[in-house]
Amino acid sequence: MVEVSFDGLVGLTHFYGGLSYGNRASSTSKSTVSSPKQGALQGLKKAKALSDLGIPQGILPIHARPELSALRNLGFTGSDSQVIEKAFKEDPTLLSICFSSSFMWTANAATVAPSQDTLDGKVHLTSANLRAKPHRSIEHLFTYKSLNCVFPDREVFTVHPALELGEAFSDEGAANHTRFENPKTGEGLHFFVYGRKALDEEAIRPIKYPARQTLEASQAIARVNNLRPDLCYFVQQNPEVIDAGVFHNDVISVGCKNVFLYHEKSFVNTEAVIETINKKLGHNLIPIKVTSEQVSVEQAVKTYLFNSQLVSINDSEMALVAPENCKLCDSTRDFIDSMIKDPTNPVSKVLYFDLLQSMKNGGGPACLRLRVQLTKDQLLKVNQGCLLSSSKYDELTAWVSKHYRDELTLNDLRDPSLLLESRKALDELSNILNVQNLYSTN
Ligand code: SUG
Repeated sequence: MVEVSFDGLVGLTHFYGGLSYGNRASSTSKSTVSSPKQGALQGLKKAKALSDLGIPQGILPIHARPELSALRNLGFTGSDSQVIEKAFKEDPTLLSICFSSSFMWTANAATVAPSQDTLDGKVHLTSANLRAKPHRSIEHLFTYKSLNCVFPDREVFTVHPALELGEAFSDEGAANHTRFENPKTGEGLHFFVYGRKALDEEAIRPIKYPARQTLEASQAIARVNNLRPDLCYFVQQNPEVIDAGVFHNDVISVGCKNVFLYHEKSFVNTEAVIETINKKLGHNLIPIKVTSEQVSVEQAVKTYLFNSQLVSINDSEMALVAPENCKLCDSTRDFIDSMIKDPTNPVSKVLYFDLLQSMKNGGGPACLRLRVQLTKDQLLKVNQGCLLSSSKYDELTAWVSKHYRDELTLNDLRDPSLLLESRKALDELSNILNVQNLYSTN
Protein backbone atom coordinates (compact mmCIF):
# COMPACT_ATOMS: atom_id res chain seq x y z
CA MET A 1 0.00 0.00 0.00
CA VAL A 2 1.05 3.58 -0.59
CA GLU A 3 -0.20 6.57 1.33
CA VAL A 4 -1.43 9.35 -0.93
CA SER A 5 -1.83 12.83 0.53
CA PHE A 6 -4.80 14.67 -0.93
CA ASP A 7 -4.17 18.33 -0.21
CA GLY A 8 -6.79 21.03 -0.21
CA LEU A 9 -6.29 24.13 -2.33
CA VAL A 10 -6.64 27.41 -0.49
CA GLY A 11 -9.72 29.07 -1.96
CA LEU A 12 -10.15 32.37 -3.78
CA THR A 13 -12.05 33.77 -0.80
CA HIS A 14 -9.58 32.82 1.94
CA PHE A 15 -10.00 35.38 4.73
CA TYR A 16 -9.87 35.71 8.50
CA GLY A 17 -13.42 35.62 9.81
CA GLY A 18 -12.81 34.66 13.45
CA LEU A 19 -15.44 31.99 12.92
CA SER A 20 -13.98 29.14 14.98
CA TYR A 21 -14.37 29.76 18.70
CA GLY A 22 -12.00 27.36 20.49
CA ASN A 23 -9.42 27.66 17.70
CA ARG A 24 -7.21 30.41 19.08
CA ALA A 25 -5.47 31.32 15.84
CA SER A 26 -8.84 31.92 14.18
CA SER A 27 -9.95 34.27 16.97
CA THR A 28 -6.63 36.15 17.08
CA SER A 29 -6.50 36.71 13.33
CA LYS A 30 -10.07 37.95 13.01
CA SER A 31 -10.40 40.82 10.53
CA THR A 32 -6.72 40.94 9.60
CA VAL A 33 -5.93 41.16 5.89
CA SER A 34 -5.44 37.82 4.14
CA SER A 35 -3.72 36.94 0.90
CA PRO A 36 -5.58 34.16 -0.94
CA LYS A 37 -2.85 34.12 -3.61
CA GLN A 38 -0.01 33.66 -1.14
CA GLY A 39 -2.02 31.05 0.76
CA ALA A 40 -2.68 28.96 -2.34
CA LEU A 41 0.93 29.18 -3.51
CA GLN A 42 2.25 28.25 -0.05
CA GLY A 43 0.03 25.17 0.03
CA LEU A 44 0.96 24.08 -3.48
CA LYS A 45 4.65 24.50 -2.71
CA LYS A 46 4.35 22.11 0.21
CA ALA A 47 2.44 19.57 -1.91
CA LYS A 48 5.05 19.77 -4.67
CA ALA A 49 7.94 19.35 -2.22
CA LEU A 50 6.34 16.19 -0.82
CA SER A 51 5.69 14.86 -4.27
CA ASP A 52 9.38 15.50 -5.09
CA LEU A 53 10.25 13.39 -2.03
CA GLY A 54 8.40 10.50 -3.66
CA ILE A 55 5.15 10.81 -1.72
CA PRO A 56 2.20 10.49 -4.09
CA GLN A 57 0.18 13.64 -3.89
CA GLY A 58 -3.36 14.45 -4.91
CA ILE A 59 -5.38 17.67 -4.92
CA LEU A 60 -9.02 17.92 -3.85
CA PRO A 61 -11.07 20.50 -5.79
CA ILE A 62 -11.99 23.74 -4.07
CA HIS A 63 -15.64 24.40 -3.18
CA ALA A 64 -17.68 27.05 -4.98
CA ARG A 65 -17.97 30.18 -2.85
CA PRO A 66 -20.00 32.01 -1.82
CA GLU A 67 -22.44 29.27 -0.92
CA LEU A 68 -25.42 31.32 -2.04
CA SER A 69 -27.93 28.54 -1.43
CA ALA A 70 -27.11 28.79 2.29
CA LEU A 71 -27.84 32.54 2.27
CA ARG A 72 -31.09 31.92 0.39
CA ASN A 73 -31.95 29.25 2.93
CA LEU A 74 -31.53 31.89 5.64
CA GLY A 75 -34.15 34.04 3.94
CA PHE A 76 -32.16 36.39 1.72
CA THR A 77 -33.82 36.88 -1.65
CA GLY A 78 -33.23 38.55 -5.00
CA SER A 79 -30.41 38.32 -7.53
CA ASP A 80 -27.08 36.86 -6.43
CA SER A 81 -25.57 40.29 -5.83
CA GLN A 82 -28.69 41.45 -3.96
CA VAL A 83 -28.50 38.41 -1.69
CA ILE A 84 -24.86 39.24 -0.91
CA GLU A 85 -25.56 42.91 -0.25
CA LYS A 86 -28.59 42.21 1.95
CA ALA A 87 -26.67 39.67 4.05
CA PHE A 88 -23.76 42.08 4.42
CA LYS A 89 -26.06 44.85 5.63
CA GLU A 90 -28.04 42.68 8.02
CA ASP A 91 -25.21 40.63 9.52
CA PRO A 92 -21.72 40.45 7.95
CA THR A 93 -21.01 37.27 9.92
CA LEU A 94 -23.64 35.44 7.88
CA LEU A 95 -21.90 36.58 4.74
CA SER A 96 -18.51 35.41 5.98
CA ILE A 97 -19.95 31.99 6.87
CA CYS A 98 -21.05 31.53 3.26
CA PHE A 99 -17.76 32.78 1.81
CA SER A 100 -15.57 30.63 4.02
CA SER A 101 -12.64 28.83 2.41
CA SER A 102 -12.31 26.40 5.33
CA PHE A 103 -12.77 23.43 2.98
CA MET A 104 -9.03 23.80 2.30
CA TRP A 105 -8.31 21.79 5.48
CA THR A 106 -8.98 18.43 3.90
CA ALA A 107 -8.03 16.52 7.06
CA ASN A 108 -11.59 17.48 8.02
CA ALA A 109 -13.16 16.42 4.74
CA ALA A 110 -13.67 12.74 5.50
CA THR A 111 -12.50 9.63 7.33
CA VAL A 112 -10.87 6.95 5.20
CA ALA A 113 -10.73 3.19 5.62
CA PRO A 114 -8.29 1.33 3.35
CA SER A 115 -9.47 -1.89 1.71
CA GLN A 116 -7.27 -4.19 3.73
CA ASP A 117 -9.00 -3.15 6.96
CA THR A 118 -12.62 -3.28 5.77
CA LEU A 119 -15.05 -6.20 5.91
CA ASP A 120 -15.92 -6.00 2.20
CA GLY A 121 -12.41 -5.31 0.89
CA LYS A 122 -13.35 -1.90 -0.55
CA VAL A 123 -11.88 1.52 0.23
CA HIS A 124 -14.47 3.52 2.20
CA LEU A 125 -14.60 7.29 2.62
CA THR A 126 -17.21 9.06 4.75
CA SER A 127 -17.67 12.82 4.39
CA ALA A 128 -17.54 14.65 7.71
CA ASN A 129 -20.65 16.62 8.72
CA LEU A 130 -18.58 19.31 10.49
CA ARG A 131 -21.75 20.38 12.22
CA ALA A 132 -19.97 22.01 15.17
CA LYS A 133 -19.45 25.25 13.20
CA PRO A 134 -21.93 26.81 10.78
CA HIS A 135 -19.25 27.86 8.27
CA ARG A 136 -17.95 24.29 8.13
CA SER A 137 -21.35 22.57 8.20
CA ILE A 138 -21.94 23.79 4.64
CA GLU A 139 -19.02 21.72 3.31
CA HIS A 140 -20.18 18.12 3.43
CA LEU A 141 -22.65 18.03 0.51
CA PHE A 142 -20.02 19.27 -1.91
CA THR A 143 -17.33 17.10 -0.30
CA TYR A 144 -19.48 14.04 -0.94
CA LYS A 145 -19.93 15.03 -4.58
CA SER A 146 -16.25 15.85 -4.94
CA LEU A 147 -15.02 12.57 -3.40
CA ASN A 148 -17.29 10.71 -5.83
CA CYS A 149 -15.54 12.53 -8.70
CA VAL A 150 -12.03 11.94 -7.37
CA PHE A 151 -12.68 8.28 -6.47
CA PRO A 152 -15.07 7.36 -9.28
CA ASP A 153 -14.75 3.57 -9.53
CA ARG A 154 -17.64 2.09 -7.57
CA GLU A 155 -16.13 -1.42 -7.64
CA VAL A 156 -13.18 -0.13 -5.65
CA PHE A 157 -14.33 2.92 -3.68
CA THR A 158 -17.45 3.52 -1.62
CA VAL A 159 -18.08 7.15 -0.72
CA HIS A 160 -20.63 7.72 2.06
CA PRO A 161 -22.62 10.85 2.83
CA ALA A 162 -22.08 12.58 6.17
CA LEU A 163 -23.72 11.36 9.39
CA GLU A 164 -27.15 12.76 10.21
CA LEU A 165 -29.16 12.81 13.47
CA GLY A 166 -27.94 16.09 14.89
CA GLU A 167 -25.26 17.31 17.24
CA ALA A 168 -24.77 13.99 19.05
CA PHE A 169 -23.13 12.79 15.82
CA SER A 170 -20.82 15.74 15.31
CA ASP A 171 -17.90 14.53 13.20
CA GLU A 172 -14.69 16.34 12.14
CA GLY A 173 -13.22 13.65 9.89
CA ALA A 174 -9.63 12.44 9.80
CA ALA A 175 -8.35 15.22 12.09
CA ASN A 176 -9.47 12.92 14.90
CA HIS A 177 -8.47 9.61 13.33
CA THR A 178 -5.11 7.90 12.83
CA ARG A 179 -4.36 4.62 11.11
CA PHE A 180 -1.43 2.89 12.72
CA GLU A 181 0.13 -0.21 11.20
CA ASN A 182 1.73 -3.28 12.68
CA PRO A 183 5.08 -3.53 10.85
CA LYS A 184 5.17 -7.33 11.15
CA THR A 185 1.66 -8.15 9.89
CA GLY A 186 0.72 -4.98 7.97
CA GLU A 187 -2.55 -4.96 9.93
CA GLY A 188 -4.08 -1.55 10.61
CA LEU A 189 -5.19 -0.07 13.92
CA HIS A 190 -7.80 2.68 13.65
CA PHE A 191 -7.39 5.11 16.47
CA PHE A 192 -10.41 7.39 16.93
CA VAL A 193 -10.16 10.32 19.32
CA TYR A 194 -13.33 12.01 20.56
CA GLY A 195 -13.87 15.11 22.69
CA ARG A 196 -17.07 14.13 24.48
CA LYS A 197 -19.74 11.49 24.91
CA ALA A 198 -22.85 13.25 23.62
CA LEU A 199 -25.44 10.86 25.01
CA ASP A 200 -24.05 10.78 28.53
CA GLU A 201 -24.65 14.09 30.30
CA GLU A 202 -22.57 12.98 33.30
CA ALA A 203 -19.42 12.24 31.32
CA ILE A 204 -16.45 14.60 31.54
CA ARG A 205 -16.07 17.20 28.82
CA PRO A 206 -14.32 20.56 28.40
CA ILE A 207 -15.67 23.56 30.27
CA LYS A 208 -14.56 26.49 28.17
CA TYR A 209 -14.35 25.47 24.54
CA PRO A 210 -16.56 23.12 22.54
CA ALA A 211 -15.57 19.49 22.06
CA ARG A 212 -16.38 19.05 18.40
CA GLN A 213 -16.06 15.28 17.92
CA THR A 214 -18.40 12.93 19.76
CA LEU A 215 -17.77 9.29 20.64
CA GLU A 216 -21.11 8.43 19.05
CA ALA A 217 -19.94 9.94 15.74
CA SER A 218 -16.58 8.14 15.81
CA GLN A 219 -18.29 4.81 16.44
CA ALA A 220 -20.77 5.44 13.65
CA ILE A 221 -17.94 6.33 11.23
CA ALA A 222 -16.21 3.04 12.03
CA ARG A 223 -19.46 1.17 11.23
CA VAL A 224 -20.26 3.14 8.09
CA ASN A 225 -16.71 2.67 6.79
CA ASN A 226 -17.20 -1.07 7.29
CA LEU A 227 -14.09 -1.32 9.42
CA ARG A 228 -13.30 -4.59 11.14
CA PRO A 229 -14.41 -3.88 14.73
CA ASP A 230 -11.31 -5.58 16.17
CA LEU A 231 -9.13 -2.97 14.44
CA CYS A 232 -10.80 0.04 16.12
CA TYR A 233 -9.83 1.79 19.31
CA PHE A 234 -11.76 4.80 20.72
CA VAL A 235 -10.10 7.20 23.14
CA GLN A 236 -11.13 10.44 24.80
CA GLN A 237 -9.07 13.55 24.29
CA ASN A 238 -8.05 15.30 27.49
CA PRO A 239 -10.74 17.99 28.10
CA GLU A 240 -8.05 20.23 29.62
CA VAL A 241 -6.18 20.45 26.32
CA ILE A 242 -9.37 21.26 24.41
CA ASP A 243 -9.84 24.13 26.85
CA ALA A 244 -6.25 25.18 26.06
CA GLY A 245 -7.05 25.48 22.35
CA VAL A 246 -6.55 21.92 21.05
CA PHE A 247 -9.74 21.79 19.02
CA HIS A 248 -8.75 18.66 17.05
CA ASN A 249 -6.57 15.72 18.02
CA ASP A 250 -4.15 16.53 15.19
CA VAL A 251 -3.13 19.62 17.16
CA ILE A 252 -1.66 17.43 19.94
CA SER A 253 -0.54 14.13 18.34
CA VAL A 254 0.47 12.65 14.99
CA GLY A 255 1.05 9.03 14.03
CA CYS A 256 2.42 7.19 11.02
CA LYS A 257 2.64 3.39 10.74
CA ASN A 258 4.00 2.30 14.15
CA VAL A 259 5.41 5.68 15.18
CA PHE A 260 3.44 8.00 17.44
CA LEU A 261 4.51 11.54 18.31
CA TYR A 262 2.28 12.77 21.12
CA HIS A 263 2.12 15.17 24.03
CA GLU A 264 1.91 13.59 27.46
CA LYS A 265 -1.32 15.51 28.11
CA SER A 266 -3.11 14.45 24.92
CA PHE A 267 -5.62 11.96 26.30
CA VAL A 268 -7.54 11.04 29.39
CA ASN A 269 -4.91 8.74 30.95
CA THR A 270 -2.31 9.04 28.19
CA GLU A 271 -0.01 6.36 29.62
CA ALA A 272 -2.69 3.68 29.52
CA VAL A 273 -3.61 4.73 25.97
CA ILE A 274 -0.01 4.34 24.80
CA GLU A 275 0.24 0.92 26.45
CA THR A 276 -2.94 -0.23 24.74
CA ILE A 277 -1.82 0.98 21.31
CA ASN A 278 1.48 -0.83 21.82
CA LYS A 279 -0.32 -4.05 22.78
CA LYS A 280 -2.69 -3.79 19.82
CA LEU A 281 0.30 -3.34 17.49
CA GLY A 282 1.92 -6.53 18.78
CA HIS A 283 4.33 -4.54 21.00
CA ASN A 284 5.82 -2.78 17.98
CA LEU A 285 4.89 0.83 18.79
CA ILE A 286 7.65 3.42 18.67
CA PRO A 287 6.31 6.12 20.99
CA ILE A 288 7.84 9.60 20.90
CA LYS A 289 6.58 11.35 23.99
CA VAL A 290 6.78 15.11 24.41
CA THR A 291 6.58 16.22 28.04
CA SER A 292 5.18 19.54 29.25
CA GLU A 293 8.67 20.38 30.41
CA GLN A 294 9.99 20.01 26.86
CA VAL A 295 7.08 21.76 25.11
CA SER A 296 4.10 23.16 27.01
CA VAL A 297 0.59 22.64 25.64
CA GLU A 298 0.47 26.38 25.05
CA GLN A 299 3.63 26.26 22.92
CA ALA A 300 2.27 23.24 21.08
CA VAL A 301 -0.88 25.22 20.22
CA LYS A 302 1.11 28.27 19.16
CA THR A 303 3.69 26.46 17.03
CA TYR A 304 1.56 23.57 15.77
CA LEU A 305 4.39 21.08 16.37
CA PHE A 306 1.94 18.16 16.38
CA ASN A 307 0.19 19.37 13.27
CA SER A 308 3.29 18.37 11.37
CA GLN A 309 3.02 15.57 8.86
CA LEU A 310 4.95 12.43 9.63
CA VAL A 311 5.82 10.75 6.34
CA SER A 312 7.79 7.67 5.30
CA ILE A 313 10.60 8.58 2.94
CA ASN A 314 11.92 5.03 2.51
CA ASP A 315 11.56 1.65 4.24
CA SER A 316 13.40 2.73 7.35
CA GLU A 317 13.21 6.53 7.58
CA MET A 318 10.57 9.15 8.19
CA ALA A 319 10.49 12.92 7.82
CA LEU A 320 8.64 15.51 9.87
CA VAL A 321 6.97 18.14 7.70
CA ALA A 322 6.65 21.00 10.16
CA PRO A 323 5.36 24.57 10.11
CA GLU A 324 8.06 27.23 10.15
CA ASN A 325 6.85 28.47 13.56
CA CYS A 326 8.47 25.37 15.08
CA LYS A 327 11.88 26.55 13.87
CA LEU A 328 11.38 29.99 15.39
CA CYS A 329 10.48 28.74 18.88
CA ASP A 330 13.37 27.46 21.03
CA SER A 331 11.55 24.62 22.74
CA THR A 332 10.06 23.07 19.62
CA ARG A 333 13.23 23.51 17.58
CA ASP A 334 15.31 21.89 20.34
CA PHE A 335 12.84 19.06 20.62
CA ILE A 336 12.84 18.41 16.88
CA ASP A 337 16.64 18.57 16.70
CA SER A 338 16.98 15.99 19.46
CA MET A 339 14.30 13.75 17.92
CA ILE A 340 15.98 13.57 14.54
CA LYS A 341 19.34 12.76 16.16
CA ASP A 342 17.85 10.02 18.33
CA PRO A 343 18.56 6.62 16.72
CA THR A 344 15.74 4.90 18.64
CA ASN A 345 13.13 6.38 16.29
CA PRO A 346 13.05 6.47 12.46
CA VAL A 347 12.43 10.23 12.14
CA SER A 348 15.67 11.40 10.56
CA LYS A 349 14.77 14.60 8.77
CA VAL A 350 12.73 17.77 9.23
CA LEU A 351 11.34 19.98 6.48
CA TYR A 352 9.98 23.37 7.48
CA PHE A 353 7.31 25.14 5.45
CA ASP A 354 5.95 28.65 5.48
CA LEU A 355 2.19 28.11 5.64
CA LEU A 356 1.44 31.33 7.46
CA GLN A 357 -1.75 32.14 5.55
CA SER A 358 -3.32 28.86 6.63
CA MET A 359 -1.71 28.83 10.09
CA LYS A 360 -3.31 32.17 10.95
CA ASN A 361 -6.65 30.36 10.78
CA GLY A 362 -5.45 27.34 12.76
CA GLY A 363 -4.47 25.11 9.84
CA GLY A 364 -0.98 23.61 9.70
CA PRO A 365 0.62 21.09 7.31
CA ALA A 366 -1.42 18.12 8.59
CA CYS A 367 -4.74 20.00 8.38
CA LEU A 368 -4.13 20.61 4.71
CA ARG A 369 -4.07 16.95 3.73
CA LEU A 370 -6.32 13.90 3.71
CA ARG A 371 -4.40 10.63 3.89
CA VAL A 372 -5.64 7.84 1.66
CA GLN A 373 -3.89 4.46 1.75
CA LEU A 374 -4.20 2.70 -1.58
CA THR A 375 -2.74 -0.27 -3.41
CA LYS A 376 -0.90 0.55 -6.64
CA ASP A 377 -3.90 -0.78 -8.63
CA GLN A 378 -6.34 1.35 -6.65
CA LEU A 379 -4.19 4.41 -7.29
CA LEU A 380 -4.70 3.83 -11.02
CA LYS A 381 -8.46 3.94 -10.43
CA VAL A 382 -8.31 7.44 -8.90
CA ASN A 383 -9.27 10.33 -11.21
CA GLN A 384 -5.78 10.93 -12.63
CA GLY A 385 -6.56 14.60 -13.24
CA CYS A 386 -6.46 15.13 -9.46
CA LEU A 387 -2.94 13.76 -8.99
CA LEU A 388 -0.08 16.20 -8.73
CA SER A 389 2.71 15.97 -11.32
CA SER A 390 5.29 18.62 -12.17
CA SER A 391 3.21 19.86 -15.08
CA LYS A 392 0.01 19.88 -12.98
CA TYR A 393 1.85 21.94 -10.39
CA ASP A 394 2.87 24.43 -13.09
CA GLU A 395 -0.70 24.61 -14.37
CA LEU A 396 -2.12 25.14 -10.89
CA THR A 397 0.37 27.83 -9.90
CA ALA A 398 -0.29 29.67 -13.16
CA TRP A 399 -4.04 29.36 -12.53
CA VAL A 400 -3.63 30.78 -9.00
CA SER A 401 -1.46 33.65 -10.22
CA LYS A 402 -4.03 34.51 -12.86
CA HIS A 403 -7.21 34.38 -10.75
CA TYR A 404 -6.43 34.98 -7.08
CA ARG A 405 -6.41 38.30 -5.31
CA ASP A 406 -3.32 39.46 -3.50
CA GLU A 407 -5.34 40.74 -0.58
CA LEU A 408 -8.78 40.24 0.89
CA THR A 409 -10.66 41.76 3.83
CA LEU A 410 -14.11 41.02 5.21
CA ASN A 411 -15.37 44.16 3.52
CA ASP A 412 -14.30 42.84 0.10
CA LEU A 413 -16.75 39.95 0.38
CA ARG A 414 -19.63 42.23 -0.59
CA ASP A 415 -17.94 43.09 -3.88
CA PRO A 416 -20.05 41.36 -6.58
CA SER A 417 -17.04 40.97 -8.83
CA LEU A 418 -15.50 38.48 -6.34
CA LEU A 419 -18.35 36.09 -7.14
CA LEU A 420 -17.76 36.45 -10.87
CA GLU A 421 -14.01 36.01 -10.49
CA SER A 422 -14.56 32.84 -8.50
CA ARG A 423 -16.93 31.37 -11.08
CA LYS A 424 -14.53 32.03 -13.91
CA ALA A 425 -11.65 30.48 -11.99
CA LEU A 426 -13.67 27.35 -11.15
CA ASP A 427 -14.55 26.86 -14.79
CA GLU A 428 -10.86 26.65 -15.62
CA LEU A 429 -10.02 24.56 -12.56
CA SER A 430 -12.57 21.93 -13.51
CA ASN A 431 -10.60 21.31 -16.72
CA ILE A 432 -7.24 21.26 -14.95
CA LEU A 433 -8.45 18.66 -12.42
CA ASN A 434 -10.73 16.81 -14.86
CA VAL A 435 -13.83 17.32 -12.72
CA GLN A 436 -16.01 18.95 -15.39
CA ASN A 437 -19.39 18.08 -13.83
CA LEU A 438 -18.53 18.96 -10.30
CA TYR A 439 -19.59 22.60 -10.32
CA SER A 440 -22.84 22.24 -12.25
CA THR A 441 -25.84 22.85 -10.01
CA ASN A 442 -28.01 20.01 -11.36
O1 SUG B 1 -12.18 24.22 11.67
N1 SUG B 1 -10.34 27.11 10.91
C1 SUG B 1 -10.46 25.66 10.84
C2 SUG B 1 -9.10 25.01 11.00
C3 SUG B 1 -9.14 23.54 10.72
C4 SUG B 1 -7.88 22.85 11.09
N2 SUG B 1 -7.95 21.48 10.76
C5 SUG B 1 -7.38 20.48 11.45
N3 SUG B 1 -6.93 20.68 12.67
N4 SUG B 1 -7.34 19.33 10.93
C6 SUG B 1 -11.41 25.17 11.93
O2 SUG B 1 -11.40 25.72 13.03
C7 SUG B 1 -11.19 29.37 10.70
C8 SUG B 1 -12.07 30.17 9.77
C9 SUG B 1 -12.11 31.63 10.09
O3 SUG B 1 -12.07 32.00 11.27
O4 SUG B 1 -12.21 32.42 9.13
C10 SUG B 1 -11.36 27.87 10.53
O5 SUG B 1 -12.38 27.42 10.08
